[in-house]
Amino acid sequence: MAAATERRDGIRILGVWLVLSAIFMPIVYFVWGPHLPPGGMSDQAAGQRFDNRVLGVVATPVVLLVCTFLVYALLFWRQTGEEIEDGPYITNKVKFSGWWVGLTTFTVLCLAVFGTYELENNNGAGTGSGPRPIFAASGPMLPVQVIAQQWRFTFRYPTYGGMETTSLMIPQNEEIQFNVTSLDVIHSFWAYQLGVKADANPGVNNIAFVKALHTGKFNILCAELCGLWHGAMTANGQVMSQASFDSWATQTEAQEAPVTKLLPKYSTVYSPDEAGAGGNYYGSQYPVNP
Ligand SMILES: [Cu+2]
Repeated sequence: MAAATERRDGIRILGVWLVLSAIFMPIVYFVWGPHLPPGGMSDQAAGQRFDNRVLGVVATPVVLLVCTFLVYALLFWRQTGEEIEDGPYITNKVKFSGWWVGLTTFTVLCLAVFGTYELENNNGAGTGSGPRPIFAASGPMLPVQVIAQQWRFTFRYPTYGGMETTSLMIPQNEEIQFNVTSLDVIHSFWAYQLGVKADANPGVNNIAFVKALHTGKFNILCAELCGLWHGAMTANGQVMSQASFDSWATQTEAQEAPVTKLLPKYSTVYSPDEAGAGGNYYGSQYPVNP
């Protein structure tokens, strides 16, 4: 291909790409962005949505360059006539290769810095960060233990006498510290609308933070294939106003007291055998693996 033609094609592709990017980047951020998952129910969810918007904007010119090149190639470099054979090898494009490697490396490194900042800025961004999280929330917070087992979640409130519930109730505008663990196999505690996802491993206390910004219901799913009824391992959650939460919690603590006293003492992890649960702690209606 003659150098002049090559240059003309390059300028055309670059021009179309720049115009399309200038149009679509704001559309992705401002029009599509507010609808990206997981929504804005908690500060972690809102932070993840912001990250998705930024990543969407960064990915847009990449996608557009590929599409522009493809369409241009189909329109103008189409093989005509009988013969179909490979074109000449492209060699000695040192300058182009340098720009390509340099720009992509720069983009990836910027995203790594951005991602690390977002993790730090958002108390781990809703991830389970192990028993000693590096990016931890500070100040007063409500501890809630998430106990996973085949195939259900239970939630334990150590500051309310160690009571246990089957639905997850949390107050609005208060920092929550989830202590996630498992009694048997590996599960994953995923509160979708809260933007929280933390592995539930037996013998491990996996900590995740969240602050709910709005009241309302949210869904909890197990996000780690954990056996026959994994798909049915779901629970309900609700963010309540501070006052409703306080009255719910004190009332439930009193109501559950006769059952709570039969539970093993609150601990960051549990061994079902030692606690005498034998894998059948929640009643014989739940099948256990042999
Ligand atoms: Cu599970």
